[in-house]
Order: sequence, then structure tokens, then C-alpha cells
Amino acid sequence: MIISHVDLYFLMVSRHYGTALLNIGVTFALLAILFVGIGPSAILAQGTNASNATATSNVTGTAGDGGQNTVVMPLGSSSATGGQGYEPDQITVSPGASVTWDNQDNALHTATSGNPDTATPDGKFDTGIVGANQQSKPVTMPSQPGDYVYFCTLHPFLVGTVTVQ
Ligand SMILES: [Cu+2]
Repeated sequence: MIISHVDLYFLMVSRHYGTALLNIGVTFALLAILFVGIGPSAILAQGTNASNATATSNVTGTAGDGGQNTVVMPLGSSSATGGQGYEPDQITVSPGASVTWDNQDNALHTATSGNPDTATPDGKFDTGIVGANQQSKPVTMPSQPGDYVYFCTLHPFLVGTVTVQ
């Protein structure tokens, strides 16, 4: 009788531990799936961003139809004497095209159409404040052909032009 009680107890314990081990196993499996699932896509996303950044830094000033029009606010452009400005400082787009400003600086910037000499916006387009290492939303350009001068409301010495044609 005693032996069978011990056996029964042992069986219960081993079942208990078996279940616990199974739970641990399942937890590890789920963690592994999560890790593997998140890992490569995060790395891929990083790679995509990096290649986008590389591509946009090579913008020559004329964007193709339907292509992404991006102007970089480079690192150091908040310095009035650094000689850094919008890259490129002139871009040609189709009427009504969207332009995105990519702030790679460690300061806030805007791209605001208007008169840089008086720092007066004219309301044609405005990114609003773009945070450090952030991109603006795509900003719709005017549909009327012409040269649109813009500046940074926080650093009015930063001046660029969007040519709509
Ligand atoms: Cu600025």
C-alpha cells in the first residue's frame, strides 16, 4: 500500500513537472518565434531606411515624374556660418507634386515658402517644424508653374527654391 502511494505521488509530481516543463518549452518556442519574427524585419527596415537615405543624398535637383522628391536638411545646417543648407537648394518638380524634407540635423527646421529677407511666410507651402532626425510629411507644391522660395522660420539664413514646371 505504501509503495503504491509513493508511486502515485511520484506520478503526480512527474506529471506536474511535465506540465511545467511543457509550459516552459512552449514559452521558449513562442519567444523564439517572436524573436525570429521581429529580428529580420527590423533589420530589413533598417536596411531600407539606410538605402533610402543614401539614395536621397544623391538628389541632383531634378526629380523624375512620380519619383520621391526629397530635400535634406543636413547635419550642421542650424549654424549660420557652417555653410550647410538645404540639399539640394533648388529642386524642380511637376505641378502639385509632393516634396518631403528630411531633417538629418540635430536641430529643428522648417521649409516655409515666403520671403527669407523678412522671414515672412506666404502660405504657399510649409512643412511646419520638422524634428531632429525626422522627415516632414509629404508637402504638396503649388500647381502654378514658377519658382517658389522658401526658408527656415527658425534659421532664416537657410534658403531654398522649389521650381514648379
Ligand atoms: Cu532651421
